[in-house]
Amino acid sequence: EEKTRSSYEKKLECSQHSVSKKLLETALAKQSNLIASADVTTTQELLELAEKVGPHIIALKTHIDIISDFDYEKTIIPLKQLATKYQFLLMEDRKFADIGNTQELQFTSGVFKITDWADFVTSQVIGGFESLDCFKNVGVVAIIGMSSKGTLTTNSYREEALKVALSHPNVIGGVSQNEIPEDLLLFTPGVNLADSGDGKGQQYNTPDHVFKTLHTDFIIVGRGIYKSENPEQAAITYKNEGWNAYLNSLEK
Ligand code: 5FU
Repeated sequence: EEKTRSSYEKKLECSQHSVSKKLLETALAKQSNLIASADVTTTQELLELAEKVGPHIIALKTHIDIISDFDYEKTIIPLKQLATKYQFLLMEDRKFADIGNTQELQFTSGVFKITDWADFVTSQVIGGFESLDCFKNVGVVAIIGMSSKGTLTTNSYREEALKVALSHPNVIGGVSQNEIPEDLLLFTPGVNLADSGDGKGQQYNTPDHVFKTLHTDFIIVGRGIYKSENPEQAAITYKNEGWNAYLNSLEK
């Protein structure tokens, strides 16, 4: 028996965090629940991808430490301009996994200065509740379950991880391949329309599957978009698939 999910409007009414609100407002305004993962390795590729997919996404997910020619002025400033121009948020998929003091340094210092530009970041919760205190000025998406084959995010791990995530005021949501409580926004990577895996442990589902069975809120698509011959068209396809899957998961 499938139960219905809450709409983005309903979640917006209930949301406490400014970043959750912004994500949900953007989703409704753009009729999109798509986050593009920009796993490219140069500033030029990053900015070109952002320019092409920007109008169709609610957030661009980065792994900023894979950009080989990273330069705050040349990489981040124009990226922020594109984010403003096309109204998407910046999600840094840093997956912090250390003690609070170290995470704070990794978040604020080094060359990337993530605190200065990211709207929200991913973090493991393995360091415990207080390790998340440093992310005061952003939203945190907690890693609850991973998409890769053989992940150690078992049932009991996820249960404990959810307790931390649900109780911490900086946490806006979770990354998971399982349904999570509605108080958290659910972000689901491992989404691809063409492939079921990548030969390196990644496991894929369709947008339809993750909305129907997990009641996810946002899909995260990497290679399905940036490796496509026409990334803009691919973004439009995933955007429409995701939005229709969301609408279908509301009815019943
Ligand atoms: F937390 C996770 C996870 O469980 N699975 C993931 O795939 C994060 N990811 C990220 O989503 C991963 O680091 C990539 O940046 C992205 C998926 O990319 P793909 O090309 O669509 O497989």
